[in-house]
Order: sequence, then structure tokens, then C-alpha cells
Amino acid sequence: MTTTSFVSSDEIRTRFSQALSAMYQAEVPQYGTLLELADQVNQETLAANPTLAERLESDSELDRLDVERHGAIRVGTAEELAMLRRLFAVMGMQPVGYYDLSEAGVPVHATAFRPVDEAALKRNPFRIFTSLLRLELIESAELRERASAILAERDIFTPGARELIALYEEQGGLSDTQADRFVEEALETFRWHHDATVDHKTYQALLEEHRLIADVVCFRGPHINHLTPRTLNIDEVQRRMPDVGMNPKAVIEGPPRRNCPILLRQTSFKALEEQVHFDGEHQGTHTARFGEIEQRGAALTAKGRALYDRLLATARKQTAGLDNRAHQQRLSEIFAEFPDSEEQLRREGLAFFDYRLTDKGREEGAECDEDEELETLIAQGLVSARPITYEDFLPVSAAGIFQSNLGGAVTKPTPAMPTGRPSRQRWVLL
Ligand code: OOG
Ligand code: NI
Repeated sequence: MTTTSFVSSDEIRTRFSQALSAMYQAEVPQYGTLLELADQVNQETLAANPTLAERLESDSELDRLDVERHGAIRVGTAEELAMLRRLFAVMGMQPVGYYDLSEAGVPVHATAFRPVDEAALKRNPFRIFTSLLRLELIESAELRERASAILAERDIFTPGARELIALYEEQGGLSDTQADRFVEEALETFRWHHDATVDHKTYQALLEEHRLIADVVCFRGPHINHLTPRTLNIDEVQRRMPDVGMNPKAVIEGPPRRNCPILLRQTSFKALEEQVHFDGEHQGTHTARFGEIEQRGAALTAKGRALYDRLLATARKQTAGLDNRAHQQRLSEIFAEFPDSEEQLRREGLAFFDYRLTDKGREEGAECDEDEELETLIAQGLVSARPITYEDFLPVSAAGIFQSNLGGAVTKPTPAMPTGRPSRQRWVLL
């Protein structure tokens, strides 16, 4: 077989993300409602803001807006994670970043699988936030051994998926029919199972240790727990969520609303309580799946990120217990210190930009060696500078999303404090 008959990884990723979206829509109808809401708000935002529409169009960002999703799964063993790495590689997705959520009282560490190069991100920036349970953080030795024994019994991949991944690695690609079969087989790993693999008593014991441990250990696979579309106006989506029957989490995570959006703002609707059939004919319920929406802004340089982290830490001390309106108000006041024009963000080296010669710049053969000159060329319309979109996640926001969906008493995220060793005590607070 010649390489030309292979389907591109971008194409396989797009087929897979569409199939996953369709499966999740059938499993969680509220996700379909969220997609409609996101689309409606995006259309309205573009209609009301022609400059934004033009810019997104010329950056080919409008095309990816409709297909853009990220999802999340949680796995139980290093072997499962290693196999997932191979599965995602078929779709051109690589692990990017490390998120230690044990610092925020969640016993996992995580990475996000996503495409990395510009062309692939433009085509479809599909990402899966993937967490690995840290069984070593379970206090009781007996429960820890029980959990690893249960995990050792399961195979979260179908034989077909394993076969096609190996074939991909051997051939260096998949044909059209192989790609379709791969999508179908890979999808099985992400499916929800109504029947738990354990009896109710085991589920309860693990749940009491930590809700997340029960979620990972007691099922046949790492069901996809949310799939997130991208919006151009998250405040408006949050405001309208109750109108369409969704119960949004208390506050939007991340930076406040700004003229020049930075990083990532996220909100979610609360997890559904779902019927589960346990071993031994016992019916019960489990909350695993929820809905989330996000708005993406510019990627920050290390300097910009340090400023963000500092202001966020200040905000967290001052916003505890506030409702979203008051929270956003206070956050905006604190973030007044973060420059909010593209020119300042560039001049102060706070955000990443993509610089290109404009048509006029090319005609005039514009050149420059100094940063100062670059600003002049931008002002003259010879060079365009566009903020580069942030493609990753934020640990504090992720912890907030986890916690608001694990049930329990916590409605406000616990601060992620870099305290070194994760404290088991703090989980109890969840
Ligand atoms: C993942 C939560 C993190 C995000 O968008 O930050 C996440 C999970 O609950 O498994 O998806
Ligand atoms: Ni998410």
C-alpha cells in the first residue's frame, strides 16, 4: 500500500470528534441543548460585532469554531494511559502539559491530548483532558489493593481498537475503511455503561474515600464526562443557561470579561444523577456527566502568565462566597492591573502574537530588525499582529470544574496551593 491511500490524521480526528459528539448527544440530551445555545449566542455575537466576525473569518477561525470541542476522561492505570497515547496518536493528538490536581484536593494528575501544529489546530483543535487516578493516595491499604485488583480485570479497549492502532503504527497510516473502523472501535472506550462492575457496597466504600475514585474504578470504561463547545460570549451563555433548564455552576472560572480576551473562561452545568445497575441486582445512582462551555483568548507568555496567576491568587482571597455577578465585578477590579489593549500586551511582552506582512507590507518590501520598528510597521498597516489562541487548560479552573461536579458541599473551588506533598486531609473537605 502506498502512503497516498492513507487518510490524514486530521481527517480521522474530525471523524472521531463528530462521532463522539453524536454519541454524547444521544447519551446526554442536554449537551444538544447546550450546542444550540452556544451556536445561537455565537451567531448573535458575530452579527453584533462585524469587526470580530471579519477578523475570525480572515484568520480562518470561524470554520473551527463550529467543530471545536474538548472532552475529558479519567483512567485508572498507567497502562490505560499509555495505550490511550497510542490511540490519540492515530488522530494526530499528542499529550501537552501536566496538571497536578492533587494540589487542589483531587487525587489525579492529568495531561491534554491535542493537535499541536498550526494547520492541524485550524482544521480541528479537538482535545481530550485525560486524568490518571493516583491510587497511591488512597489511605486504606485494603481499599487500595481492592481498587487495583478491580482495575487489573478490565480492558477499556476493544480488540478491534488494539488491532487497528497496531496496524496504524506498522503501516504509518490507515485507509479510508480502516479509519472508519478505527473510529467505531475507539468510540467504545468512551461510551457510558449503565452497569457497574462492582457491587453497591464496594462502590460505596470507594465513594466514601473519594467520589472520583468510585467514578474511575467501578465502571467498564472511562466514559466521556463532558464535551465542551466554544463560545464567543460566555457571560451571555451563563445568563441564559437556566432558561433552557440547565443549572450552571456558581461562577465562571478564569479571568474576567475583557476587551482582549486572555487564556480561558469556563463554566459548566451540574452533573446528572444517573441510574446505575450494580452487581447483585442493586439499582442505584451515580453522578458523572455534566456540561461545560468555554471562551478562549490569547495565549500568555511566561511573564503574562505570572501576572495572571498573581492576580487570580489575590482574587481568590477576595471573592469567596460571592455570586457570579459580584465575583465578576471584583475580578474585573483586580484585573484592571492587566493591560487590556493588544498594543500594550505586545509592548509589555504579556501575550503571544502572530506577525505577518500585509499585502501592502509585501508590496512595499517592509523589513524590520527592532521591536520598536515592528510597532511602527503595525501602525502603518504593513504588518498585522494577531493574538495566538490559548489551546490548553488552567489547573485552578480544572479543579473548580472537577469539584463542582463531584457533588458534595463544595460550591467554590478550593485554591490550588503549591504545597508540595498533596494532603489527603483536604479531600475530606470535598
Ligand atoms: C476534567 C476537568 C477539567 C477542564 O476543562 O478544565 C476540564 C474532569 O472533570 O475529568 O475538563
Ligand atoms: Ni473541560
